[in-house]
Amino acid sequence: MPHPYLDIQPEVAQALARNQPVVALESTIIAHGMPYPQNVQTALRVEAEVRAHGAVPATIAVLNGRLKAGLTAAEIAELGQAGPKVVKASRRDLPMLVATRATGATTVAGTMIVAALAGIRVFATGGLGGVHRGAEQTMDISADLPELAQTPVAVVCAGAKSILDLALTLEYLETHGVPVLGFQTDVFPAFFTRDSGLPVDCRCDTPAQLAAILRARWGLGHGGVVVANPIPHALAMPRAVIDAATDQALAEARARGIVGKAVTPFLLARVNALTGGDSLAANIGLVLNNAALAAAIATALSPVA
Ligand code: PSU
Ligand code: MN
Repeated sequence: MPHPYLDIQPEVAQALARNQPVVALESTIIAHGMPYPQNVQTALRVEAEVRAHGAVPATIAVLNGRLKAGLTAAEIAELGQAGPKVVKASRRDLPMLVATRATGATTVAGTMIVAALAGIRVFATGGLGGVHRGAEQTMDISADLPELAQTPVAVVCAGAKSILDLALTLEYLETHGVPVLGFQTDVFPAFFTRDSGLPVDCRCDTPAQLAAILRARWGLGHGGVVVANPIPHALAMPRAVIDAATDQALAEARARGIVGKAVTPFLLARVNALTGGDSLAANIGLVLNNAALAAAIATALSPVA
């Protein structure tokens, strides 16, 4: 039964009907996570990377109040041009967007919700939201984390940025019963760097091993899974460079009193600006790497591929 708020692009619907591999992609990373025009170029390259690895891409957003599983290149370009003017759409934003026929770029949480409605189980992105540093005072915890507890989608990411408190992020995921799987790694990656110093719950060395755990998770009727895929060695950034930019971005956010949903986009933009083109190249490279792994997992899950 199609959902009354949902439009599935014909190519995506056909692949799902045939049990062929499909990979969901988010759109906050396009509108809020990267500058124009690299955001649009990257989004299109990521779709091509999914295809090159044998799956159909479904970039997800809310357009004029419709939940979209699969965008056209023109729709991706519009979101990228509009950038942060578009609503950043997490779980709580969806009813307002639907009711007022507005447009939003979906976060990890928003994308998981739409993917699950469409029947898509594997989703590739860059970095996960998490527990912010100082959350014991601010209570700033990304809605991505409770979404992972309840919605049955695997999120392939390069870990989470060190703008967050990664130890508390993993504690939260443990409390809420979310498995954190490391692809060819024993440690949780920290987005620009490969090693946060914190362990994952389980190391998997092949897409088939990941798929077996996903099948079991969903066979139990449980929710999401984090698949942590470290940035490729050649693109990893020096930790000191990232730490310095992160500390400065956090200090600026505090001084400017940035709160709520503006925190993450502010920090991302400042870290990008302070580290220049290097971090953008690393960001693009790790998203492509995640797209390839997500396509391989979707293929391993697919009974017909
Ligand atoms: N981290 C990144 N890049 C991103 C995001 C996080 O390295 O683009 C985006 C994702 O869309 C994520 C969202 O779901 O930020 C989390 O925002 P918040 O912390 O407000 O939940
Ligand atoms: Mn937040």
